[in-house]
Amino acid sequence: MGVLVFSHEQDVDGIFSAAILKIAFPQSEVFLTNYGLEKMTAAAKTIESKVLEGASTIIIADIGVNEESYMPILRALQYAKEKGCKNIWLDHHLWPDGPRKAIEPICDLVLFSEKNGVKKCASELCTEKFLPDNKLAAQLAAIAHRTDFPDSVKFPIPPLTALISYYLGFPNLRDRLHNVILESVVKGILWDSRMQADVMDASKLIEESIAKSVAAMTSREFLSERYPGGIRLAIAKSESFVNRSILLGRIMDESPVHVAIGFTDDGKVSIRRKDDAPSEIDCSKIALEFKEGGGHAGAAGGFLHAIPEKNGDLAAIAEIVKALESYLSKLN
Ligand SMILES: [Mn+2]
Repeated sequence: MGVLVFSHEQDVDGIFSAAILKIAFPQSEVFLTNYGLEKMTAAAKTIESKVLEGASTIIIADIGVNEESYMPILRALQYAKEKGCKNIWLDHHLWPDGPRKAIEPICDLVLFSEKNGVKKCASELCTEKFLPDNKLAAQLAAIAHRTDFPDSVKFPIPPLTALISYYLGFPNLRDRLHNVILESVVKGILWDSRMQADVMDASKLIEESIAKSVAAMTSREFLSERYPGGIRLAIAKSESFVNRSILLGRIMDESPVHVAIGFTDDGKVSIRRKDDAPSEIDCSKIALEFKEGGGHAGAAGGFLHAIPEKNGDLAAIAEIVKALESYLSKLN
């Protein structure tokens, strides 16, 4: 009977998790989705209708939850369990206690958060759980680890990161996440002529967009007794087809900031911390200052209350400055 896979559409770890699950369950149906109430509500609807059609197993990977967005998925998993489905959720984001306790009784939770400096990405959790002896899965997991944790400087990053964001940024290209990337990765093919052709189309657009974002960037410095040297924040607007890790990484490489926050026209926020920032600065905690926020200490995200395309960029910037102020005041 049918296996349903839900994984994170936005990055290499999410797509590779989906690929590893597809290798483990070749007949499975894969849905790529994202964090937040809107996407979780849509995923819940899909679960409910697929359970009616006879789905037997639901596997969710690389998707974090928060207090504001877990209810629809909780109800859908409850319903699935009542209908005899097996539910499994593998994730490596920080889970708040409330959602974890509510979901635990109806779903096998395979959660991992950083312990003694050991980090695992969702692809590693999927491999350990379902394909511990599969060489391709292990290779994909090692690559995903590298892309999820940029501080592991051992291997080069595959160019897929930029391509995933490019496909996601244009509605007419979105199905290439499935048709071009996922289908190739399942076969162990990480780059082909189609991807190269698309990235050649994309790269000028992406470079121009990054240059525009950097030129229009806003900087702020927060002084306090605890940080007499100041905490420096950069805020940059990003177009939706530009990978935020690449944009914010570029900003952190080129300017002496501790925290870089990107936002999009539709109100998504991405938060990154530079390696030399004070170690107690935790992006996943900063994310809690926003709507539906969550993630990791080094990289996190959420949503603005202001919608820049309606309320203007200044409203977005003001909200981000206030959020960091509020976060830092809690540290003091
Ligand atoms: Mn991940």
